[in-house]
Amino acid sequence: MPANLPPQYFEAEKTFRQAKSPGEKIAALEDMLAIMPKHKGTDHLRAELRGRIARLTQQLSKRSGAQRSSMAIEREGAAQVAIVGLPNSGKSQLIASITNASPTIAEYPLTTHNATPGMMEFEDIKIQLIDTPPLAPQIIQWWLPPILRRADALLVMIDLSEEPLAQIKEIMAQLEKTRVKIGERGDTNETEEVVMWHKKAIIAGNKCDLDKDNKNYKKLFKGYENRFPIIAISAKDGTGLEELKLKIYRTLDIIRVYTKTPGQKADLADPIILPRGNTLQDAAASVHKDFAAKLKYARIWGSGKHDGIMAKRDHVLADGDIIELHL
Ligand SMILES: Nc1nc2c(ncn2[C@@H]2O[C@H](COP(=O)(O)OP(=O)(O)OP(=O)(O)O)[C@@H](O)[C@H]2O)c(=O)[nH]1
Ligand SMILES: [Mg+2]
Repeated sequence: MPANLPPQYFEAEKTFRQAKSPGEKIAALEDMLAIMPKHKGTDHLRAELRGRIARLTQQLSKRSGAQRSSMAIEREGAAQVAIVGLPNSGKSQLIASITNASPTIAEYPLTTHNATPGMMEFEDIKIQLIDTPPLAPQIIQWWLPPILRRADALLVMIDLSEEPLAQIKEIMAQLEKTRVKIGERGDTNETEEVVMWHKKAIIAGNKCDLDKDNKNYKKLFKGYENRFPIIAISAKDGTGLEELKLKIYRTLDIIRVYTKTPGQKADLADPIILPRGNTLQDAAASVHKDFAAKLKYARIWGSGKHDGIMAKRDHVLADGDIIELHL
């Protein structure tokens, strides 16, 4: 056992020992992996946990049925955003309106029982959205928390045909049970005893077509504008959906960087996606793991720059930059 494992690790290990199904075990192992500090002393243990997760996943993929279909969602596209909300708020309708997926939409609550991914196009990239079952205490299943924890951001759906503040409080309380908190770390000044996953979030006030004089939207905006990007939409009639896509992209805080080979045109079809603040060296590493070490310099084309200007490895990149790596 490497030293310095936090107490939460042993808590997660206990959950693992008590877990019955392979899926539950995977979720606990992923918790252990996420909690474990990353340094040389834990390399071996982390590799072992990953091995166990891989074997269990394989075991599970041999099985048929719902258990498999509703768990891990393969990441696709530039980022992954899970939609969360109370029953009947329009989560599935939104997925149907802005992605290629077609989940069941119904007038009655508690329609969705699985997590369904769909790809949303935004300019020249695709972002994966995940429809989830409602955050109702009686139906949160073991496989939902890992999906929420793994997502890059959460889209919180509020139903504007009803009082919004009670909804958001309820959603936050349910999320907390899955050890997920939305908003920036340090937003609230509590000291945390258990490990929480902090997620960037955007709030969408849906059904704005039913919100007379924007009464509920105004309430929502006043209450949360300091903490989250907020937008009024109608997933059904399409109001605000283009702006929502842009806000989702901005919330993710990612940039697109295009690569080019000397003497050729840039590859504009397939940008590298990087967190904002990343440098040339990070971009090189994401092209190929050996490139970061080999990188001598790069030339950059982009807004606010001289075309083809030479830059060093610690140069911070901007959205839309074109880079030519010289090794
Ligand atoms: N008027 C109006 N109705 C909407 C809008 N979006 C969704 N609805 C309706 O709200 C109801 C619920 O929509 P769903 O997409 O199934 O809601 P959900 O959040 O996925 O519900 P659960 O899966 O039960 O959590 C359906 O009758 C939709 O047609 C909207 O923007 N305006
Ligand atoms: Mg649904």
